[in-house]
Amino acid sequence: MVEGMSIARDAAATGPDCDVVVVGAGFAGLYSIYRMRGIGCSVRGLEAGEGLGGTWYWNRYPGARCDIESVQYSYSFSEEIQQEWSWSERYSPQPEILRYMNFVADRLDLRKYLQFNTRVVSATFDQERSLWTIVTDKGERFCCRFCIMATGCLSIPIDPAIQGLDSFEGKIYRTMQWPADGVDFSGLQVALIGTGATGIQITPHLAAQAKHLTVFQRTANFSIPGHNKPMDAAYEKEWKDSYTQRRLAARETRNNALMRQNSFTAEALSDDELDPIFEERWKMGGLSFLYAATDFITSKRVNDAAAEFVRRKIASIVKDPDTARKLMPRDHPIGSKRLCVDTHYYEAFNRENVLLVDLKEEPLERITAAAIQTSKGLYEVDVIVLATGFDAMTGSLQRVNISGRNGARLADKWRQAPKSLLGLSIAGFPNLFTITGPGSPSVFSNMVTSIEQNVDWIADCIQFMREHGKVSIEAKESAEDQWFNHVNQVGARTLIGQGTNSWYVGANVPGKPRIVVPYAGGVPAYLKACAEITANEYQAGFHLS
Ligand code: NA7
Repeated sequence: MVEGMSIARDAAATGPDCDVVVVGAGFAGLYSIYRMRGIGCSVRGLEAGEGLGGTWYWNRYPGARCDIESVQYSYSFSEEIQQEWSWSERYSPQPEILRYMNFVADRLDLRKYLQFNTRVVSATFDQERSLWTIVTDKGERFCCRFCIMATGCLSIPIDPAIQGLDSFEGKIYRTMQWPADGVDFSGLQVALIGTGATGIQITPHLAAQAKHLTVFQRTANFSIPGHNKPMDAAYEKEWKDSYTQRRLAARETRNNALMRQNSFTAEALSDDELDPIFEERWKMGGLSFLYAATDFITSKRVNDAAAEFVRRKIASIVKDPDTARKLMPRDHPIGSKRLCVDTHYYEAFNRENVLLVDLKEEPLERITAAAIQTSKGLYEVDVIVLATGFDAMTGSLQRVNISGRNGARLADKWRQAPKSLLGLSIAGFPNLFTITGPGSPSVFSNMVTSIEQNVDWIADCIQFMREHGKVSIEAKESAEDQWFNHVNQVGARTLIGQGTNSWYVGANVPGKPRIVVPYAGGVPAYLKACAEITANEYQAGFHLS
Protein backbone atom coordinates (compact mmCIF):
# COMPACT_ATOMS: atom_id res chain seq x y z
CA MET A 1 0.00 0.00 0.00
CA VAL A 2 1.20 3.46 -0.89
CA GLU A 3 2.25 5.48 2.12
CA GLY A 4 0.13 8.38 3.28
CA MET A 5 -3.00 7.02 1.62
CA SER A 6 -6.18 5.52 2.89
CA ILE A 7 -7.93 2.82 0.86
CA ALA A 8 -9.34 4.23 -2.38
CA ARG A 9 -12.99 5.22 -2.12
CA ASP A 10 -15.72 6.68 -4.24
CA ALA A 11 -15.49 10.44 -4.49
CA ALA A 12 -19.21 10.92 -4.24
CA ALA A 13 -19.54 8.88 -1.06
CA THR A 14 -16.68 10.20 0.99
CA GLY A 15 -13.91 12.77 1.01
CA PRO A 16 -10.80 12.59 -1.14
CA ASP A 17 -8.27 9.78 -0.80
CA CYS A 18 -5.47 12.23 -1.18
CA ASP A 19 -4.83 15.84 -2.05
CA VAL A 20 -3.06 15.17 -5.32
CA VAL A 21 -2.90 12.35 -7.83
CA VAL A 22 0.13 12.56 -10.10
CA VAL A 23 -0.17 10.64 -13.35
CA GLY A 24 3.20 9.49 -14.69
CA ALA A 25 6.56 8.84 -13.06
CA GLY A 26 9.01 10.41 -15.45
CA PHE A 27 11.02 13.56 -14.71
CA ALA A 28 7.78 15.55 -14.28
CA GLY A 29 5.98 12.99 -12.11
CA LEU A 30 8.89 12.43 -9.75
CA TYR A 31 9.46 16.11 -9.17
CA SER A 32 5.73 16.71 -8.76
CA ILE A 33 5.53 14.10 -6.02
CA TYR A 34 8.55 15.59 -4.28
CA ARG A 35 7.17 19.13 -4.40
CA MET A 36 3.64 18.14 -3.40
CA ARG A 37 5.00 16.32 -0.37
CA GLY A 38 7.16 19.36 0.31
CA ILE A 39 4.11 21.59 0.69
CA GLY A 40 2.41 19.00 2.89
CA CYS A 41 0.02 17.40 0.40
CA SER A 42 -0.85 13.74 0.51
CA VAL A 43 -0.07 12.32 -2.90
CA ARG A 44 -0.38 9.21 -4.99
CA GLY A 45 1.61 8.63 -8.14
CA LEU A 46 0.18 6.31 -10.79
CA GLU A 47 2.47 4.94 -13.49
CA ALA A 48 1.66 2.65 -16.40
CA GLY A 49 5.16 1.19 -16.57
CA GLU A 50 6.61 -1.49 -14.37
CA GLY A 51 9.20 1.01 -13.25
CA LEU A 52 9.75 4.76 -13.10
CA GLY A 53 11.46 6.87 -15.75
CA GLY A 54 8.73 7.73 -18.27
CA THR A 55 10.36 8.40 -21.65
CA TRP A 56 13.59 6.95 -20.30
CA TYR A 57 11.86 3.83 -19.08
CA TRP A 58 10.15 3.05 -22.40
CA ASN A 59 12.71 4.16 -24.99
CA ARG A 60 15.43 1.61 -24.30
CA TYR A 61 16.35 0.87 -27.86
CA PRO A 62 20.10 0.66 -28.56
CA GLY A 63 21.61 4.08 -29.08
CA ALA A 64 18.93 6.00 -27.15
CA ARG A 65 20.42 9.07 -25.53
CA CYS A 66 19.47 12.65 -24.88
CA ASP A 67 20.48 15.40 -27.31
CA ILE A 68 21.15 17.91 -24.53
CA GLU A 69 24.30 17.52 -22.46
CA SER A 70 23.72 15.52 -19.30
CA VAL A 71 25.12 18.21 -17.01
CA GLN A 72 22.18 20.27 -18.23
CA TYR A 73 19.56 17.58 -18.79
CA SER A 74 19.22 16.81 -15.09
CA TYR A 75 17.43 18.15 -12.03
CA SER A 76 18.67 21.43 -10.60
CA PHE A 77 16.49 21.65 -7.50
CA SER A 78 18.81 19.75 -5.17
CA GLU A 79 22.40 20.85 -4.76
CA GLU A 80 23.13 17.57 -2.93
CA ILE A 81 21.88 15.47 -5.81
CA GLN A 82 23.68 17.39 -8.50
CA GLN A 83 26.90 17.19 -6.52
CA GLU A 84 26.53 13.51 -5.67
CA TRP A 85 25.66 12.26 -9.13
CA SER A 86 28.33 11.90 -11.81
CA TRP A 87 27.57 11.55 -15.50
CA SER A 88 29.89 9.24 -17.37
CA GLU A 89 29.44 10.77 -20.83
CA ARG A 90 28.75 14.10 -22.47
CA TYR A 91 25.34 12.84 -23.65
CA SER A 92 24.61 9.98 -21.34
CA PRO A 93 22.83 6.95 -22.71
CA GLN A 94 19.32 5.88 -21.75
CA PRO A 95 20.39 3.26 -19.16
CA GLU A 96 22.38 5.87 -17.28
CA ILE A 97 19.56 8.42 -17.36
CA LEU A 98 17.23 5.74 -16.03
CA ARG A 99 19.72 4.85 -13.28
CA TYR A 100 19.91 8.54 -12.39
CA MET A 101 16.13 8.81 -12.10
CA ASN A 102 15.99 5.74 -9.89
CA PHE A 103 18.81 7.19 -7.80
CA VAL A 104 16.83 10.42 -7.37
CA ALA A 105 13.66 8.52 -6.42
CA ASP A 106 15.56 6.48 -3.82
CA ARG A 107 17.55 9.42 -2.52
CA LEU A 108 14.31 11.35 -1.92
CA ASP A 109 12.35 8.27 -0.85
CA LEU A 110 9.70 8.81 -3.52
CA ARG A 111 9.04 5.20 -4.47
CA LYS A 112 6.61 4.69 -1.60
CA TYR A 113 4.18 7.15 -3.20
CA LEU A 114 4.17 5.34 -6.52
CA GLN A 115 1.94 2.60 -7.82
CA PHE A 116 3.30 0.88 -10.96
CA ASN A 117 1.62 -1.17 -13.70
CA THR A 118 -1.30 1.20 -13.40
CA ARG A 119 -2.60 3.06 -16.43
CA VAL A 120 -5.07 5.85 -15.83
CA VAL A 121 -8.04 5.48 -18.16
CA SER A 122 -10.29 8.30 -17.03
CA ALA A 123 -10.45 11.40 -14.88
CA THR A 124 -13.83 12.91 -14.03
CA PHE A 125 -14.48 16.18 -12.26
CA ASP A 126 -17.21 16.38 -9.65
CA GLN A 127 -18.09 20.05 -9.71
CA GLU A 128 -20.31 19.96 -6.60
CA ARG A 129 -17.34 19.00 -4.49
CA SER A 130 -14.45 20.19 -6.66
CA LEU A 131 -12.89 16.76 -6.65
CA TRP A 132 -11.47 14.50 -9.34
CA THR A 133 -12.11 10.79 -9.59
CA ILE A 134 -9.30 8.98 -11.31
CA VAL A 135 -10.02 5.48 -12.64
CA THR A 136 -7.31 3.01 -13.61
CA ASP A 137 -7.18 0.11 -16.05
CA LYS A 138 -7.64 -2.21 -13.09
CA GLY A 139 -10.86 -0.50 -12.11
CA GLU A 140 -9.40 1.21 -9.05
CA ARG A 141 -10.76 4.67 -8.25
CA PHE A 142 -8.86 7.45 -6.56
CA CYS A 143 -10.51 10.61 -5.42
CA CYS A 144 -8.38 13.73 -5.13
CA ARG A 145 -8.59 17.51 -4.97
CA PHE A 146 -5.96 18.09 -7.64
CA CYS A 147 -4.79 16.02 -10.55
CA ILE A 148 -1.39 16.60 -12.12
CA MET A 149 -0.98 15.08 -15.56
CA ALA A 150 2.74 14.41 -15.86
CA THR A 151 2.21 12.24 -18.90
CA GLY A 152 5.00 13.49 -21.15
CA CYS A 153 5.18 15.09 -24.58
CA LEU A 154 6.33 12.02 -26.51
CA SER A 155 4.60 9.10 -24.82
CA ILE A 156 2.15 7.70 -27.35
CA PRO A 157 3.88 5.89 -30.20
CA ILE A 158 2.10 5.70 -33.52
CA ASP A 159 2.10 2.76 -35.83
CA PRO A 160 2.33 3.74 -39.47
CA ALA A 161 -0.79 3.16 -41.55
CA ILE A 162 0.91 0.67 -43.85
CA GLN A 163 -1.21 -1.94 -45.54
CA GLY A 164 -0.35 -5.45 -44.40
CA LEU A 165 1.60 -4.53 -41.27
CA ASP A 166 -0.50 -7.02 -39.30
CA SER A 167 0.21 -9.77 -41.79
CA PHE A 168 3.97 -9.69 -41.23
CA GLU A 169 4.99 -13.03 -39.75
CA GLY A 170 8.35 -11.99 -38.35
CA LYS A 171 8.83 -9.95 -35.18
CA ILE A 172 7.96 -6.25 -35.11
CA TYR A 173 9.79 -4.10 -32.56
CA ARG A 174 8.72 -0.61 -31.65
CA THR A 175 11.54 1.60 -30.40
CA MET A 176 9.26 3.03 -27.73
CA GLN A 177 8.35 -0.43 -26.37
CA TRP A 178 11.72 -2.06 -26.56
CA PRO A 179 12.10 -5.41 -24.74
CA ALA A 180 13.81 -4.93 -21.38
CA ASP A 181 16.26 -7.74 -22.13
CA GLY A 182 17.26 -6.27 -25.47
CA VAL A 183 17.10 -7.95 -28.87
CA ASP A 184 19.77 -9.98 -30.63
CA PHE A 185 19.69 -9.16 -34.34
CA SER A 186 22.68 -11.35 -35.24
CA GLY A 187 22.14 -13.23 -38.46
CA LEU A 188 18.87 -11.44 -39.20
CA GLN A 189 17.71 -9.32 -42.12
CA VAL A 190 16.30 -6.21 -40.47
CA ALA A 191 14.07 -3.44 -41.82
CA LEU A 192 14.01 -0.07 -40.11
CA ILE A 193 11.10 2.24 -40.90
CA GLY A 194 11.55 5.84 -39.81
CA THR A 195 14.52 8.19 -39.90
CA GLY A 196 13.68 10.79 -37.28
CA ALA A 197 15.88 11.27 -34.20
CA THR A 198 15.11 7.72 -33.06
CA GLY A 199 15.78 6.01 -36.39
CA ILE A 200 19.01 7.97 -36.70
CA GLN A 201 20.16 6.90 -33.23
CA ILE A 202 19.36 3.21 -33.69
CA THR A 203 20.71 2.78 -37.25
CA PRO A 204 24.42 2.32 -36.44
CA HIS A 205 23.55 -0.23 -33.73
CA LEU A 206 21.31 -2.29 -35.98
CA ALA A 207 23.90 -2.05 -38.74
CA ALA A 208 26.64 -3.36 -36.45
CA GLN A 209 24.60 -6.38 -35.39
CA ALA A 210 22.27 -7.44 -38.17
CA LYS A 211 23.23 -9.60 -41.10
CA HIS A 212 21.61 -6.98 -43.27
CA LEU A 213 19.83 -3.71 -42.55
CA THR A 214 17.47 -1.94 -44.93
CA VAL A 215 16.58 1.60 -43.83
CA PHE A 216 13.28 2.83 -45.26
CA GLN A 217 13.45 6.61 -45.36
CA ARG A 218 10.42 8.70 -46.23
CA THR A 219 11.98 12.06 -45.41
CA ALA A 220 15.69 12.73 -45.09
CA ASN A 221 16.60 14.59 -41.92
CA PHE A 222 19.49 16.86 -41.06
CA SER A 223 21.77 15.30 -38.49
CA ILE A 224 24.87 16.69 -36.82
CA PRO A 225 27.43 14.47 -35.07
CA GLY A 226 27.14 14.69 -31.30
CA HIS A 227 30.83 13.91 -30.74
CA ASN A 228 29.77 12.13 -27.63
CA LYS A 229 32.67 11.31 -25.35
CA PRO A 230 33.46 10.23 -21.82
CA MET A 231 32.92 12.97 -19.27
CA ASP A 232 36.01 15.06 -18.84
CA ALA A 233 36.84 15.36 -15.13
CA ALA A 234 37.84 19.03 -15.38
CA TYR A 235 34.65 19.87 -17.31
CA GLU A 236 32.50 18.10 -14.73
CA LYS A 237 34.26 19.92 -11.90
CA GLU A 238 33.80 23.23 -13.64
CA TRP A 239 30.05 22.55 -13.82
CA LYS A 240 29.77 21.26 -10.29
CA ASP A 241 31.64 24.28 -8.92
CA SER A 242 29.25 26.67 -10.60
CA TYR A 243 26.01 24.73 -10.90
CA THR A 244 23.95 27.33 -9.07
CA GLN A 245 24.90 30.19 -11.38
CA ARG A 246 24.74 28.06 -14.53
CA ARG A 247 21.32 26.63 -13.72
CA LEU A 248 19.99 30.12 -13.05
CA ALA A 249 21.47 31.41 -16.29
CA ALA A 250 19.98 28.46 -18.20
CA ARG A 251 16.54 29.18 -16.75
CA GLU A 252 16.71 32.61 -18.30
CA THR A 253 17.87 31.65 -21.78
CA ARG A 254 15.49 31.23 -24.68
CA ASN A 255 15.63 27.44 -24.61
CA ASN A 256 16.78 26.74 -21.06
CA ALA A 257 20.11 25.50 -22.28
CA LEU A 258 23.55 27.04 -22.33
CA MET A 259 24.69 26.47 -25.90
CA ARG A 260 27.50 28.94 -26.62
CA GLN A 261 25.47 31.06 -29.03
CA ASN A 262 27.54 33.12 -31.46
CA SER A 263 26.37 36.65 -30.94
CA PHE A 264 26.59 37.96 -34.54
CA THR A 265 24.29 37.90 -37.55
CA ALA A 266 25.66 36.14 -40.62
CA GLU A 267 23.35 37.38 -43.38
CA ALA A 268 25.98 39.66 -44.89
CA LEU A 269 28.79 37.11 -44.82
CA SER A 270 30.07 35.40 -47.96
CA ASP A 271 30.08 31.62 -48.35
CA ASP A 272 33.82 31.60 -47.72
CA GLU A 273 33.26 33.43 -44.46
CA LEU A 274 30.32 31.24 -43.41
CA ASP A 275 32.02 27.91 -43.99
CA PRO A 276 34.58 28.12 -41.17
CA ILE A 277 31.80 29.18 -38.79
CA PHE A 278 29.74 26.10 -39.68
CA GLU A 279 32.85 23.93 -39.59
CA GLU A 280 33.61 25.08 -36.05
CA ARG A 281 30.02 24.24 -35.02
CA TRP A 282 30.13 20.86 -36.77
CA LYS A 283 33.24 20.06 -34.70
CA MET A 284 31.56 21.32 -31.55
CA GLY A 285 28.70 18.95 -32.36
CA GLY A 286 25.00 18.54 -31.71
CA LEU A 287 22.38 21.25 -31.35
CA SER A 288 25.07 23.94 -31.00
CA PHE A 289 25.02 23.97 -34.81
CA LEU A 290 21.77 25.96 -34.67
CA TYR A 291 23.54 28.65 -32.64
CA ALA A 292 26.20 29.42 -35.26
CA ALA A 293 24.63 32.87 -35.78
CA THR A 294 21.72 34.76 -34.29
CA ASP A 295 19.95 34.77 -37.66
CA PHE A 296 20.47 31.05 -38.37
CA ILE A 297 16.73 30.40 -38.34
CA THR A 298 15.44 33.75 -39.56
CA SER A 299 17.75 34.47 -42.48
CA LYS A 300 17.00 32.36 -45.56
CA ARG A 301 20.48 33.07 -46.88
CA VAL A 302 22.20 31.81 -43.70
CA ASN A 303 19.86 28.84 -43.37
CA ASP A 304 20.34 27.81 -47.01
CA ALA A 305 24.11 28.04 -46.62
CA ALA A 306 24.00 25.92 -43.44
CA ALA A 307 21.84 23.30 -45.17
CA GLU A 308 24.22 23.20 -48.10
CA PHE A 309 27.15 22.83 -45.70
CA VAL A 310 25.53 19.75 -44.11
CA ARG A 311 24.71 18.29 -47.53
CA ARG A 312 28.38 18.65 -48.48
CA LYS A 313 29.33 16.89 -45.24
CA ILE A 314 26.98 14.03 -46.10
CA ALA A 315 28.60 13.78 -49.54
CA SER A 316 32.03 13.69 -47.94
CA ILE A 317 31.10 10.92 -45.47
CA VAL A 318 28.89 8.62 -47.54
CA LYS A 319 30.93 6.86 -50.21
CA ASP A 320 28.15 5.87 -52.60
CA PRO A 321 27.04 9.10 -54.32
CA ASP A 322 23.51 7.87 -54.92
CA THR A 323 23.02 6.94 -51.26
CA ALA A 324 24.55 10.27 -50.23
CA ARG A 325 22.13 12.10 -52.53
CA LYS A 326 19.14 10.30 -51.01
CA LEU A 327 20.31 11.16 -47.50
CA MET A 328 20.47 14.88 -48.28
CA PRO A 329 17.41 16.76 -47.01
CA ARG A 330 16.09 19.22 -49.56
CA ASP A 331 12.47 19.73 -48.59
CA HIS A 332 12.74 21.76 -45.39
CA PRO A 333 14.95 24.45 -43.86
CA ILE A 334 17.50 23.16 -41.37
CA GLY A 335 16.14 23.64 -37.87
CA SER A 336 12.48 23.70 -38.95
CA LYS A 337 12.25 20.12 -37.67
CA ARG A 338 14.06 18.81 -34.63
CA LEU A 339 17.71 18.75 -35.61
CA CYS A 340 19.02 15.22 -35.08
CA VAL A 341 22.21 14.47 -33.18
CA ASP A 342 24.00 11.29 -34.13
CA THR A 343 26.92 9.01 -33.57
CA HIS A 344 28.13 7.64 -36.92
CA TYR A 345 24.73 7.70 -38.64
CA TYR A 346 25.91 8.65 -42.11
CA GLU A 347 28.94 6.38 -41.73
CA ALA A 348 26.63 3.38 -41.25
CA PHE A 349 25.64 3.62 -44.92
CA ASN A 350 29.21 2.83 -45.95
CA ARG A 351 28.83 -0.69 -44.59
CA GLU A 352 28.32 -3.51 -47.06
CA ASN A 353 25.32 -4.78 -45.08
CA VAL A 354 23.32 -1.52 -45.08
CA LEU A 355 20.94 -0.37 -47.80
CA LEU A 356 18.95 2.86 -47.95
CA VAL A 357 15.54 2.79 -49.62
CA ASP A 358 14.13 6.21 -50.46
CA LEU A 359 10.36 5.98 -50.16
CA LYS A 360 9.92 9.23 -52.05
CA GLU A 361 11.42 7.52 -55.09
CA GLU A 362 9.78 4.15 -54.53
CA PRO A 363 6.73 4.49 -52.28
CA LEU A 364 6.03 1.80 -49.75
CA GLU A 365 3.06 -0.19 -51.03
CA ARG A 366 2.48 -2.94 -48.51
CA ILE A 367 4.00 -5.31 -46.03
CA THR A 368 3.64 -9.00 -46.74
CA ALA A 369 4.27 -12.03 -44.52
CA ALA A 370 8.03 -11.80 -45.00
CA ALA A 371 8.84 -8.67 -46.96
CA ILE A 372 8.34 -4.98 -47.59
CA GLN A 373 7.00 -4.14 -51.02
CA THR A 374 7.75 -0.79 -52.60
CA SER A 375 6.81 0.38 -56.07
CA LYS A 376 10.19 -0.80 -57.31
CA GLY A 377 11.06 -3.91 -55.36
CA LEU A 378 10.39 -6.56 -52.76
CA TYR A 379 12.70 -6.45 -49.73
CA GLU A 380 12.69 -9.69 -47.77
CA VAL A 381 13.23 -9.20 -44.04
CA ASP A 382 13.07 -11.26 -40.84
CA VAL A 383 12.35 -8.40 -38.48
CA ILE A 384 10.84 -4.91 -38.70
CA VAL A 385 11.83 -2.09 -36.37
CA LEU A 386 9.35 0.78 -36.22
CA ALA A 387 10.73 4.20 -35.33
CA THR A 388 7.70 5.99 -36.67
CA GLY A 389 7.18 8.70 -34.09
CA PHE A 390 4.60 9.84 -31.58
CA ASP A 391 1.23 11.45 -31.18
CA ALA A 392 3.18 14.27 -29.60
CA MET A 393 2.27 16.95 -27.07
CA THR A 394 -1.44 16.16 -26.77
CA GLY A 395 -1.67 12.41 -27.41
CA SER A 396 -1.04 11.24 -23.87
CA LEU A 397 -3.69 13.63 -22.50
CA GLN A 398 -6.30 12.88 -25.12
CA ARG A 399 -5.91 9.12 -24.60
CA VAL A 400 -7.20 9.50 -21.05
CA ASN A 401 -10.94 10.07 -20.94
CA ILE A 402 -10.87 13.41 -19.13
CA SER A 403 -14.24 15.04 -18.33
CA GLY A 404 -14.31 18.42 -16.71
CA ARG A 405 -17.03 20.86 -15.72
CA ASN A 406 -20.49 19.95 -17.09
CA GLY A 407 -19.07 16.66 -18.36
CA ALA A 408 -17.14 18.38 -21.17
CA ARG A 409 -14.50 16.08 -22.61
CA LEU A 410 -10.95 17.27 -23.19
CA ALA A 411 -10.67 15.21 -26.38
CA ASP A 412 -13.67 17.13 -27.77
CA LYS A 413 -12.39 20.50 -26.66
CA TRP A 414 -9.02 19.89 -28.31
CA ARG A 415 -10.40 18.49 -31.56
CA GLN A 416 -10.18 21.97 -33.09
CA ALA A 417 -7.11 23.19 -31.23
CA PRO A 418 -5.21 22.28 -28.05
CA LYS A 419 -6.06 25.39 -26.06
CA SER A 420 -4.46 25.77 -22.68
CA LEU A 421 -3.40 28.61 -20.44
CA LEU A 422 0.41 28.49 -20.39
CA GLY A 423 0.33 24.75 -20.96
CA LEU A 424 -0.51 24.44 -17.28
CA SER A 425 -4.25 24.69 -16.95
CA ILE A 426 -7.28 24.28 -19.23
CA ALA A 427 -10.53 26.26 -19.10
CA GLY A 428 -13.37 23.91 -18.19
CA PHE A 429 -11.08 21.57 -16.25
CA PRO A 430 -10.65 23.00 -12.75
CA ASN A 431 -7.93 21.67 -10.45
CA LEU A 432 -6.32 19.77 -13.31
CA PHE A 433 -2.75 20.70 -14.11
CA THR A 434 -0.63 19.65 -17.04
CA ILE A 435 3.16 19.73 -17.04
CA THR A 436 4.82 21.10 -20.19
CA GLY A 437 1.43 21.10 -21.87
CA PRO A 438 0.48 22.71 -25.21
CA GLY A 439 1.39 26.37 -25.31
CA SER A 440 4.39 26.06 -23.01
CA PRO A 441 7.99 26.04 -24.30
CA SER A 442 8.31 22.31 -23.48
CA VAL A 443 10.11 20.58 -26.37
CA PHE A 444 11.59 23.91 -27.53
CA SER A 445 13.39 24.07 -24.20
CA ASN A 446 15.40 21.83 -21.91
CA MET A 447 12.54 19.61 -20.76
CA VAL A 448 13.90 19.02 -17.27
CA THR A 449 14.31 22.71 -16.57
CA SER A 450 10.85 23.49 -17.92
CA ILE A 451 9.37 20.67 -15.88
CA GLU A 452 10.89 22.09 -12.70
CA GLN A 453 9.52 25.54 -13.46
CA ASN A 454 6.03 24.20 -14.24
CA VAL A 455 5.90 22.04 -11.12
CA ASP A 456 7.15 24.89 -8.93
CA TRP A 457 4.40 27.08 -10.37
CA ILE A 458 1.77 24.46 -9.55
CA ALA A 459 3.14 23.94 -6.04
CA ASP A 460 3.01 27.70 -5.39
CA CYS A 461 -0.53 27.80 -6.74
CA ILE A 462 -1.79 24.96 -4.55
CA GLN A 463 -0.06 26.42 -1.53
CA PHE A 464 -1.70 29.76 -2.21
CA MET A 465 -5.10 28.08 -2.44
CA ARG A 466 -4.60 26.28 0.84
CA GLU A 467 -3.52 29.43 2.58
CA HIS A 468 -6.54 31.30 1.25
CA GLY A 469 -9.13 28.59 1.79
CA LYS A 470 -9.77 28.01 -1.92
CA VAL A 471 -10.81 24.62 -3.24
CA SER A 472 -11.13 25.25 -6.93
CA ILE A 473 -9.05 27.01 -9.57
CA GLU A 474 -9.91 27.18 -13.24
CA ALA A 475 -8.32 29.01 -16.16
CA LYS A 476 -10.49 31.81 -17.52
CA GLU A 477 -11.56 31.17 -21.09
CA SER A 478 -10.63 34.73 -22.07
CA ALA A 479 -7.11 34.35 -20.68
CA GLU A 480 -6.75 30.97 -22.34
CA ASP A 481 -7.88 32.39 -25.70
CA GLN A 482 -5.51 35.30 -25.40
CA TRP A 483 -2.54 33.04 -24.63
CA PHE A 484 -3.51 30.56 -27.33
CA ASN A 485 -3.72 33.34 -29.94
CA HIS A 486 -0.32 34.61 -28.88
CA VAL A 487 1.19 31.09 -29.07
CA ASN A 488 -0.30 30.72 -32.55
CA GLN A 489 0.93 34.07 -33.81
CA VAL A 490 4.44 33.49 -32.53
CA GLY A 491 4.49 29.94 -33.89
CA ALA A 492 3.21 30.98 -37.32
CA ARG A 493 6.07 33.46 -37.65
CA THR A 494 8.73 30.75 -37.21
CA LEU A 495 10.14 28.45 -39.87
CA ILE A 496 8.51 25.61 -37.97
CA GLY A 497 5.08 27.07 -38.60
CA GLN A 498 5.66 27.81 -42.26
CA GLY A 499 4.92 24.59 -44.01
CA THR A 500 7.39 22.00 -42.74
CA ASN A 501 5.75 18.70 -41.82
CA SER A 502 6.72 17.68 -38.33
CA TRP A 503 5.31 16.46 -35.06
CA TYR A 504 5.79 20.01 -33.71
CA VAL A 505 2.73 20.97 -35.79
CA GLY A 506 0.85 17.68 -35.52
CA ALA A 507 1.51 16.90 -39.20
CA ASN A 508 2.40 13.26 -38.48
CA VAL A 509 -1.06 12.37 -37.12
CA PRO A 510 -3.92 12.38 -39.64
CA GLY A 511 -6.70 14.77 -38.64
CA LYS A 512 -4.71 16.61 -35.99
CA PRO A 513 -5.14 20.39 -36.02
CA ARG A 514 -2.11 21.90 -37.69
CA ILE A 515 -0.56 24.52 -35.45
CA VAL A 516 2.77 24.99 -33.71
CA VAL A 517 1.84 23.41 -30.39
CA PRO A 518 4.81 24.36 -28.18
CA TYR A 519 5.35 28.02 -27.35
CA ALA A 520 8.03 29.38 -29.69
CA GLY A 521 8.40 32.78 -28.03
CA GLY A 522 11.24 31.63 -25.77
CA VAL A 523 11.49 30.82 -22.10
CA PRO A 524 12.00 34.39 -20.81
CA ALA A 525 8.77 35.57 -22.48
CA TYR A 526 6.96 32.54 -21.09
CA LEU A 527 8.25 33.15 -17.57
CA LYS A 528 7.14 36.77 -17.83
CA ALA A 529 3.67 35.64 -18.92
CA CYS A 530 3.52 33.18 -16.02
CA ALA A 531 4.47 35.92 -13.60
CA GLU A 532 2.00 38.43 -15.07
CA ILE A 533 -0.92 36.09 -15.22
CA THR A 534 -0.56 34.82 -11.69
CA ALA A 535 0.25 38.14 -10.09
CA ASN A 536 -2.51 39.84 -8.21
CA GLU A 537 -3.57 36.59 -6.57
CA TYR A 538 -4.11 34.75 -9.87
CA GLN A 539 -7.08 36.98 -10.74
CA ALA A 540 -5.74 37.84 -14.19
CA GLY A 541 -5.93 34.30 -15.49
CA PHE A 542 -8.07 32.24 -13.18
CA HIS A 543 -11.37 31.85 -11.39
CA LEU A 544 -10.78 30.84 -7.78
CA SER A 545 -13.48 29.70 -5.44
P1 NA7 B 1 9.81 11.43 -35.63
O1 NA7 B 1 10.79 12.51 -35.59
O2 NA7 B 1 8.38 11.78 -35.72
O3 NA7 B 1 10.21 10.46 -36.83
C1 NA7 B 1 9.35 9.46 -37.29
C2 NA7 B 1 9.90 8.89 -38.56
O4 NA7 B 1 9.03 7.85 -39.04
C3 NA7 B 1 10.01 9.91 -39.68
O5 NA7 B 1 11.15 9.64 -40.43
C4 NA7 B 1 8.75 9.62 -40.50
O6 NA7 B 1 8.83 10.03 -41.83
C5 NA7 B 1 8.71 8.13 -40.40
N1 NA7 B 1 7.39 7.57 -40.72
C6 NA7 B 1 6.23 7.76 -40.06
N2 NA7 B 1 5.24 7.10 -40.66
C7 NA7 B 1 5.79 6.49 -41.74
C8 NA7 B 1 5.26 5.66 -42.76
N3 NA7 B 1 3.97 5.34 -42.81
N4 NA7 B 1 6.11 5.20 -43.70
C9 NA7 B 1 7.40 5.53 -43.65
N5 NA7 B 1 7.97 6.30 -42.71
C10 NA7 B 1 7.16 6.78 -41.77
O7 NA7 B 1 9.93 10.49 -34.34
P2 NA7 B 1 11.24 10.11 -33.54
O8 NA7 B 1 10.86 9.07 -32.56
O9 NA7 B 1 12.35 9.79 -34.45
O10 NA7 B 1 11.66 11.41 -32.79
C11 NA7 B 1 10.73 12.10 -31.95
C12 NA7 B 1 11.45 13.00 -31.01
O11 NA7 B 1 11.97 12.25 -29.92
C13 NA7 B 1 12.66 13.69 -31.56
O12 NA7 B 1 12.36 14.78 -32.35
C14 NA7 B 1 13.44 14.04 -30.31
O13 NA7 B 1 12.95 15.22 -29.75
C15 NA7 B 1 13.13 12.89 -29.40
P3 NA7 B 1 8.30 11.53 -42.24
O14 NA7 B 1 9.33 12.46 -41.68
O15 NA7 B 1 6.96 11.69 -41.57
O16 NA7 B 1 8.23 11.52 -43.70
